Amino acid sequence: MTFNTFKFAAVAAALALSAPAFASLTYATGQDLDHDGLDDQFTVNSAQAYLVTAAAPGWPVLPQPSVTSGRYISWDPIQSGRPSTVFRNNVYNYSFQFNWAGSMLQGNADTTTFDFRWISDDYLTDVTLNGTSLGVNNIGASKVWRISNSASVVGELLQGLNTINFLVNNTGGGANGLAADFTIHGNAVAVPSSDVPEPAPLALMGLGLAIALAVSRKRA
Ligand SMILES: [Ca+2]
Ligand SMILES: [Ca+2]
Repeated sequence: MTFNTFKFAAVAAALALSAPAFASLTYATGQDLDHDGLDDQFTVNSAQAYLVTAAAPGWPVLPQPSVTSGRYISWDPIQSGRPSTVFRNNVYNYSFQFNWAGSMLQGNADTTTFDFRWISDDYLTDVTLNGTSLGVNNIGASKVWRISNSASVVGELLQGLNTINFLVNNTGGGANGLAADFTIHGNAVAVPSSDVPEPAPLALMGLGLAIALAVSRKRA
């Protein structure tokens, strides 16, 4: 693809995102379409998240569609054989970013709902949206790998890039991991966390499209 055709595709895609599509975004941890052993979207403490290849004792085998379609991710792919004396009370920040195109499903601009299902080691202490708590946790669960879910959680979104953080406290030390799936209801689009787009005014986007079309016609 030449630079100009790439530019045209990018501009066309950006314009398409501005149309009301009312499509929900669902993501499950452990997606690895490029087979590099790293989650394609999540980071952990600002580093890319590994798919866990060696789970700790007691962790349910995943994925289980009735529990979560996510797979375990963590800061290290090996989460077995680690003593509980290490990494105790370390908080791991599992982060996911997505673009919001601005649908209004509930009648209020930028208000939408989220559905979460997850398993964590140890406790999920909070889920935040752009730094604001969504009140989702499983603090005090009888088992650290307890199956948890929370539906119809209301959140206020920003136009453009948004960040969801899953905060997992490794209260018992040793292994740490998160497996989750979640749905963002509305016109949301996932973007790679390493490819944060700059917001573009509509006029500039239109100008870019006009230039791309002109170049395309000239070469035709
Ligand atoms: Ca990957
Ligand atoms: Ca642990």
